[in-house]
Amino acid sequence: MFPLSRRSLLSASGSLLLLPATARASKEDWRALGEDVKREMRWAWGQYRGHAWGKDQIKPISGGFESFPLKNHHLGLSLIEALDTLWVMGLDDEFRDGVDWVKRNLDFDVDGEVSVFETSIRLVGGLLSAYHASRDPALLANARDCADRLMPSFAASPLGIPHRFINLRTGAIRDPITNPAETGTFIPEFGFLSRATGDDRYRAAAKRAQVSMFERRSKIGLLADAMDCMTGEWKSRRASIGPPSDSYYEYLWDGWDLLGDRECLAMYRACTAAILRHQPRTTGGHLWFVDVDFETGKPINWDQDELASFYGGLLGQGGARREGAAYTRSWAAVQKRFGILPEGYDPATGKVLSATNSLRPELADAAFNLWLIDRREEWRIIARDHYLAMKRWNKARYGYADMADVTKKTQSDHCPGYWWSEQMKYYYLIFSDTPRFDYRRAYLSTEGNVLRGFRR
Ligand code: DMJ
Repeated sequence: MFPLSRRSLLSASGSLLLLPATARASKEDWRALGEDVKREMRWAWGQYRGHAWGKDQIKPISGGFESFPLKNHHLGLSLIEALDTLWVMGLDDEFRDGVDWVKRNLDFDVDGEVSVFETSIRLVGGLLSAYHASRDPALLANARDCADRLMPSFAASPLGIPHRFINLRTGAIRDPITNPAETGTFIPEFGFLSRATGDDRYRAAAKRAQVSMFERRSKIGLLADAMDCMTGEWKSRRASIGPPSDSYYEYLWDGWDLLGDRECLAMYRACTAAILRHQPRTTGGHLWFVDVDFETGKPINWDQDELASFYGGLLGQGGARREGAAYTRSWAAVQKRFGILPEGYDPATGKVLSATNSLRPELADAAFNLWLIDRREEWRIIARDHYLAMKRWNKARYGYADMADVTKKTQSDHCPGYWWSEQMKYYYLIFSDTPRFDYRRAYLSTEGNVLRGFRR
């Protein structure tokens, strides 16, 4: 459905030319590691199948379950997030079983409130990537139904920027104080939906929200991280590449990558130029991006959020390979020190600011994206270390569990839905070299959902 973009062609041919011979040589049996990832996925799916089938999230220590994004109602979140990962791994029986569950049970007509952003990246995105894998029209119909229930949140604002929460049945909206990520993380899913259904309303709504926020950037080109979606008034002064801004920048690039939207490319370049001008700092030979005042560029603090570690991959994709590689190496050094990244870290003092890690995929995401560009061994090694640490410390009786404290390696009884969609897929793809995936032209969303590049 999506033609190979000029950008994909350029980056694919460029990366082959840049590939040093040594980058291909390896002592590691990568395919065997890929098989190991697949075994773990099959095992975890079996646990979910046996103990939490159709529930949103399994509790991996107790074997219980919990709902998300609705309170007290399950939509099969983990199952939907897992579908395209199962497919690309060739776990076809499990994939079919999951799709059958969706066809028999999934119903978004629920009187309950969800996060517009989370529901789009996880449920709309998960259904669309499963549709991309199988071409089963029922999955597309489910994705459309879900997106239709989110659309009133865009329409309610004169700027087209969604409120953060919406009731799936009534369309009642809540919380106009939003942020870049929850404003601008829609265009790949909604653009895919528009192409697949011939109805451009989804893409247009996603794009308008991105543009409305971009137009309110400061004179030095930075966005703050809180805005009233009804007035466009900023409610914060902090510019950050971490949450809740992170995927806004990702989806400017992705609007270009997946949909070929040149305006998205121009917005991506303008934002990135401002970030690269005002936010980089170096300490101990490592590159970091600090939070700054969005109008003056004055540093606010050195606090680093693990979720920002995806950004090295995005910089690489956008052409800033040197900075992307350097930033990813900074996080890889922290991974070496702790085994698993703490979610909050101060590189100026070396102190842990938050010792939790909610099974975060971001460093594996960056390593995978950088590896797609230049195939250097070092990115695979970062992903391998990420995977082996997870196997060693996060594995629990009924699945994989969050870390309560990475310094003590204690677990907590939670497995987020994105675990099924993100790192298990990144590990498998970077190690396995599977023929089901077109490594030169694939597109993965912020949630790891493949919306272009599956090969059947
Ligand atoms: C995922 O849901 C997405 O990657 C999102 O953009 C932010 N991070 C979480 C996982 O940590």
